Amino acid sequence: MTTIDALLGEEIMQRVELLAAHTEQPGMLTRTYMSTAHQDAAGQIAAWMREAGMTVRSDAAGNVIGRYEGLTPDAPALLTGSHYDSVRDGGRYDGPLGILLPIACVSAWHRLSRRFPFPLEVVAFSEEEGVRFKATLLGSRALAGTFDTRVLDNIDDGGKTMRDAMRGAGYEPDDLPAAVLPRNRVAAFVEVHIEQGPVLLDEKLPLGIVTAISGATRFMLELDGMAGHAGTVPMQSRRDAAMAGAEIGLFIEQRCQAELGLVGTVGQFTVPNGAANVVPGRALLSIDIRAGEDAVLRAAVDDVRAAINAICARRGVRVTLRKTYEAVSVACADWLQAQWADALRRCGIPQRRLPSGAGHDGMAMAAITDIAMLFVRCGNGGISHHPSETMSTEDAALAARVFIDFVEHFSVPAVCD
Ligand code: HGY
Ligand code: MN
Ligand code: MN
Repeated sequence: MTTIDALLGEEIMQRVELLAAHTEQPGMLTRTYMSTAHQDAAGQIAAWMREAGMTVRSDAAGNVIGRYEGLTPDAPALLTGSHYDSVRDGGRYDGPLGILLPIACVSAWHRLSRRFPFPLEVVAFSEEEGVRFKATLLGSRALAGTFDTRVLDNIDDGGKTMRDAMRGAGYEPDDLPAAVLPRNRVAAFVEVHIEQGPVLLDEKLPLGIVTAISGATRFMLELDGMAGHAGTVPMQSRRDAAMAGAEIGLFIEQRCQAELGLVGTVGQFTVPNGAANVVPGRALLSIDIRAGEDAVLRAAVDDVRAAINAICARRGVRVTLRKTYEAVSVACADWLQAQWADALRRCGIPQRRLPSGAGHDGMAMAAITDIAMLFVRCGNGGISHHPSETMSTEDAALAARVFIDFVEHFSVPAVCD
């Protein structure tokens, strides 16, 4: 590892820590769309982009975009980047690594007056996780022109609409159409991201090339049964909403255990205004089902829907099922995977290709350009979406070196596959 690599690794990791200080909940990292912490983080990122020699713009969705001019100014830009929002009590590398690593590399190129035949744009996407308003990939959809304006009426836990939250932070949703990137302005989109899983760690590999991003379908489920006194309502006459939810959750677990690569999660399960001595009349659940193959995902979703209806009919519980997210699996372009593989080879790092079970902004960016991703090894068993999420400075340095090599050799083939 060269001194330059080590310095880049250090810079990236230090800035991850500084960015993590922008949180809504002291003592943990929670940075949701358009909160004060979210906007403070945007300001910090913009400042680092300027220091690195980029011009900076932001758009109506809150994306922060740094542009490092190329030798041919109107050439299509190579886009890179990731998201700066987080889940609640999340990890500090999920998103920021893919923003701060390119900024550090651009800063090095700028100091060396190194330019490329194409502009490089680093995008800090404003919202990928969908935590506050239950709508995901907002930043990348705004750039890709696939932002569904119906989500502007989604409300957060406090009853505020996304539209009001955006205006309160100084953004005008009516200007979203101006954020769309014309397809011919983009050469490709590549993202550096932690793996958020154990594969690279188990195989003792620092980096991996992503082959495809799994598709996913998400629902919010409202179950309405009948509340009652915990001491007087006989078991056989109960319409217990929470037990219906529990049975649904167990069905999802068993159905998804049946197939490799299929995963199902009930990440939120609440009994509004519940009490220990009251039979739950209402229960709210989230459902997240994913698979690398779309046909497998569709079949699992159909089975879960059928099971929900059967369980609720038998238990006398009314069900409202609202789809909050659906994305088909997205392949990473072969020509970009090959250029990542060439960069790894030139840097003397073993190549490992693997799918991504986690969703990423590339799923939206694929609407306007070819995409690819470089995964970086996670520590702590690969845990993510959790404060124990971690990675090493050495791996940050290696990823920076490979990213630098990738960009310095980047070219768009005459005919893309
Ligand atoms: O949920 C996901 O897969 C991503 O981290 N938003
Ligand atoms: Mn992420
Ligand atoms: Mn995430």
